[in-house]
Amino acid sequence: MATIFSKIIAREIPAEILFEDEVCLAFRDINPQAPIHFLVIPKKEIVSLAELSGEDEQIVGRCLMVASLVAAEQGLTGGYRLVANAGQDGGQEVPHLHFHVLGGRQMSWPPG
Ligand code: DGP
Repeated sequence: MATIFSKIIAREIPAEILFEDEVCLAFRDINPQAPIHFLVIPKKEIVSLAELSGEDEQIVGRCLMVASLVAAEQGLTGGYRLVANAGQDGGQEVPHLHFHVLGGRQMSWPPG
């Protein structure tokens, strides 16, 4: 399913891109919830973690590796929060799999 994130991948709308390879894209969230808040998405149009197929295992693994690499590049030496909202109960708004990376402040628990 094509979403706004497909347009970011295609450079049809602007985003502050932090990392790109053949599998993933990382860019800053338009509505940051922490001093550092970026998203890592697969280029493949996967709806959510609830919609994975077997062939997506390496893609998801690469996205998590990219989240770690970009977090380090962004200087998040004190730690960070990784969030993947899935589906309606998970609060997912954009139906293209994405991992939020939030850092630069103390995170609280439980999330809302
Ligand atoms: P979620 O609720 O997990 O589906 O979060 C979607 C996130 O995507 C939300 O934090 C805002 C972000 N977002 C939505 N549209 C855009 C956009 O056009 N550009 C950027 N950079 N981020 C967006």
